[in-house]
Amino acid sequence: MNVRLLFPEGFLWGAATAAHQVEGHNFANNWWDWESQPGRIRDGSRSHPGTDQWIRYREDFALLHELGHTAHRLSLEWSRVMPAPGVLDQQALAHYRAVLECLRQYAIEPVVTLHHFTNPRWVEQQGSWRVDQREHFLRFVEEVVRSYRDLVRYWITINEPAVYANLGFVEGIHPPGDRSLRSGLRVLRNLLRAHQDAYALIHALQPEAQVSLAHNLAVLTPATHHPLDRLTAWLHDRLLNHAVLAACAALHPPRLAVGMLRSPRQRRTLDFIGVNYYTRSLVRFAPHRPRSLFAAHTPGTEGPRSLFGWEVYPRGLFTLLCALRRYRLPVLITENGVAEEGDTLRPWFLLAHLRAVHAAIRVGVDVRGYLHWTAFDNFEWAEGLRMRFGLVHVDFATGARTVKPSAWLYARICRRNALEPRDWQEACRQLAAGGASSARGGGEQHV
Ligand code: IFM
Repeated sequence: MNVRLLFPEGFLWGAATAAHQVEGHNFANNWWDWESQPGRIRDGSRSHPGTDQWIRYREDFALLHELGHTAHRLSLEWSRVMPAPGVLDQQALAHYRAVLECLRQYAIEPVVTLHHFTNPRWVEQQGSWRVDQREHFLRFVEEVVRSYRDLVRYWITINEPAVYANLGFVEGIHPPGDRSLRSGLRVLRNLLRAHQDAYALIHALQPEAQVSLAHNLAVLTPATHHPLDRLTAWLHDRLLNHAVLAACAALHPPRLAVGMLRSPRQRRTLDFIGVNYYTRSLVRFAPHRPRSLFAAHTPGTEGPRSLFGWEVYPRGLFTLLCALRRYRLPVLITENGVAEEGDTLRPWFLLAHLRAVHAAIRVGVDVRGYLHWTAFDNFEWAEGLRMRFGLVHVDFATGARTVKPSAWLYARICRRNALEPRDWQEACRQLAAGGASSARGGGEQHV
């Protein structure tokens, strides 16, 4: 890259997090109970104290400010605000007000997620999202929107509804550990209904709010040229990437998706599209896997692999962003990141994905901002603390923060609102030094 790539004025630059992954001290939700069961977390670690941001948020936000961030995605922990049905914890509400005010003091725009994988224990005991939780969820949404509408403009109702439904109810590797396609589809339908109602409620309380989902998109490439692999990949792209968006953007969702989700009312319930993008999968027709919708997904093999085994495939972000033009909505990249032990792949990862975002903007995709996953190393769900996605290293024994080289590189980009050729040279040097491009993994991919 030998030219300067300038981003639109007002482009949001920052990082994304989720409460249970960074706060620590979360003892009243389904994840704390899940972590307590032996064998559930691959490295045996726990979310508490973890990154300990419940206590350290002031120093953390000061650092993000120093690193040039102008936006920050975080989630509000439902189980803290509502420890029992209909009960509000005023201290938790006051704490989150202080958190949001702190971001504002640093001129960092908060992007607030209302559901990011965790449920209060009492919701889980009532059957989780297999049952309609709208009454409780909307009560929570109403309370927090009333409380913080003076501080928050961007709301994400639900993070990755399809991933949540799949990992917890079909694959069974997240709580509650169900392994049933029927259960997963019911959960997805309930989440989409909750999103639609939350969208209407937020707008009733705050007409100028910008509301969306954070939707996981993956490039799905047929593993071979066989017509069945090609058909399966195409169908999975329709179902996993587009059915949810089409339903919420009031376009016609694919017929099959309407049938499976019994996708309800056709109302436009997105003001922008929140995109979480990580990787590409190769898709193979798998006749004996009805629970996986007759497909096997494995990581792509062209690019370097992250510690997770996911292929790094920046070009895919361009392709997917271009495919979103059909919805005629602005886009916010709500997550994009890479897990690795050191920090050799991340600088190149950042640059290559930002170049893809810039290319998409140039061909007319209205991308409003980029939120890297993630700011601080944190608790990566079933993988535990081992899977480090942070721009800032956290020593989980002492809580010490150390800024990684990628964070300084990203800081320069955020401040200039542009990528420069020397950024690229620096990133390539780091990549070569780490030999990351030759890293290869294997195995099944969870989508
Ligand atoms: O850490 C998760 C996040 O909670 C949801 N999206 C994917 C990230 C990386 O796996």
